[in-house]
Amino acid sequence: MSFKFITAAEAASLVKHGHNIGLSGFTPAGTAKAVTAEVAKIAEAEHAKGNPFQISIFTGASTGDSCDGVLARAKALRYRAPYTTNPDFRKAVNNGEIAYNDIHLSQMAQELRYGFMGKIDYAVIEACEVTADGKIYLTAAGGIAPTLCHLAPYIIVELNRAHSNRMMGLHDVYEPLDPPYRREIPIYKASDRIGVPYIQVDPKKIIGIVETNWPDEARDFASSDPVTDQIGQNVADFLLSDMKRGIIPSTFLPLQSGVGNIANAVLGALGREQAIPAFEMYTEVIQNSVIDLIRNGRIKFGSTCSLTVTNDCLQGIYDDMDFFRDKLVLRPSEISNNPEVIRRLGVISMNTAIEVDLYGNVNSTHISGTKMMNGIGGSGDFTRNAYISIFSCPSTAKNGAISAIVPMVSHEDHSEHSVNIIITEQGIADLRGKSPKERAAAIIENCAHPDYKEILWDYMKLGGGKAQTPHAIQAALGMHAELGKSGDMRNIDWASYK
Ligand code: 0RQ
Repeated sequence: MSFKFITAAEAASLVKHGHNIGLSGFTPAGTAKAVTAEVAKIAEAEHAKGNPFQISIFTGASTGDSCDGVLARAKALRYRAPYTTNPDFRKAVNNGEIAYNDIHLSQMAQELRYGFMGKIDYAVIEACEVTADGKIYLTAAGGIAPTLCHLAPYIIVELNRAHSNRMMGLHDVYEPLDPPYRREIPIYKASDRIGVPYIQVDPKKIIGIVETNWPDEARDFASSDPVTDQIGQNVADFLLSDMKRGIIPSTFLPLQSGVGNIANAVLGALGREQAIPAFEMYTEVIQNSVIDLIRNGRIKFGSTCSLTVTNDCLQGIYDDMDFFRDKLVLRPSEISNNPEVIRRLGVISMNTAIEVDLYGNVNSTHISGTKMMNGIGGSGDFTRNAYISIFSCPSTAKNGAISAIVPMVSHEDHSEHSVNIIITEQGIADLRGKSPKERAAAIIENCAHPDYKEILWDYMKLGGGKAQTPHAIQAALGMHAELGKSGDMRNIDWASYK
């Protein structure tokens, strides 16, 4: 079958107010870009005429500015799921302008199939190649593209020449059946392949191909600083000591790592720690640091949903594809983040917290309990099912005015029942096998900043200490209230709560 080539503006003109649009990609990597950028222009023109124009966007994870940024600024988003990192989008969400559904990334594809979020009108899929018989070869991410192609009545392919078709073969596309027919997902080691390297669609569903040359919009991260370096070293020290104690097998276990500066610092430290054997990643996002470690042999294999790397780094992978081909696999998010597989492989998860409470409950998403930061991402998929779940963060934020260790988290994403290890630049709190009161002592002594240790011990005294999980309920969010009042949690006066 020969396909119709259309412009991004022609494709965007098919999108109407109220439509649900599904996009390929996971983070800015592999996200379709050209059509949404044109939809934003249509929205602005319709708004100028006084007409309503808002759509819903479903993706694998976050996107780049050409989706969440332009659409948020154009006030063209009614609904969005499941994760974003865009500052303009964040502002709009926290102004109450967008209905944002922040769900575990592993669940996005199946919740679309189950019909929880309505029908999809168009799937817009970025590809490096498409064949006449309907084989779509994805670019830098798996995301929810297989499910979108399966559910959407119409598919628009963005054939992006900024990606090399040397990407062909790196993906392993596999979509599980839905209950009651689902079977085990037969991945027994990080490098197992269980599917095919393309998405097979009925070619008649492809209503247009938009040719683009639009590089991925992944951002580079700020270089590490002494605090993130220390956190990275503490994580490496912790893993090494668990290996020496025989808790982690000497062959090591696959690692998952979140995104950002701390994740980079952790991987940097693990790469330097030669006593830790070369290891594998079973993760959702691979950043530049992982590619460097694959090149120098410290990482043997990377299973991921996306290559969220800078464009230079991506070009380097394309140039050296003969080297990388047997060291990387890209999976749909439903598989990269699958609880069954994570539990089976014994993945060690490493994610970042905004704040942690005295008992090990973790807030990864909300500032002061109400303002969305980014979203839970895959952190819950991995934490709940990990062999060992680690959360790290600096012990303070905003020049010490905020303690990351608080009496009670202002929003909870990961509960004390799933969180094993807390690591700050101050040290390591091992919560495994401990009661709530023992956990509180470990967290205050090992992880809190010295400015806050006494404040937190005084809070514990306020709670009386006799209960299973002691709290002075009237004061539990007192440090957050103090931040709102004076701008500095250190000014808390517990006497006013007695
Ligand atoms: O603010 O940007 O104004 O300086 O939050 O914090 O320390 O720069 O750390 O960039 O790694 O982000 C949890 C948000 C951390 C991220 C979070 C302020 C701080 C700063 C950012 P500024 P840092 P990071 C992978 C898996 C989601 C879940 C996850 C995240 C800004 O890691 O989104 O891990 N995780 N998903 O000053 C007020 C506090 C604060 C605070 C930090 N307690 N109160 N502000 N900040 N702590 C992703 C995927 O699944 C794809």
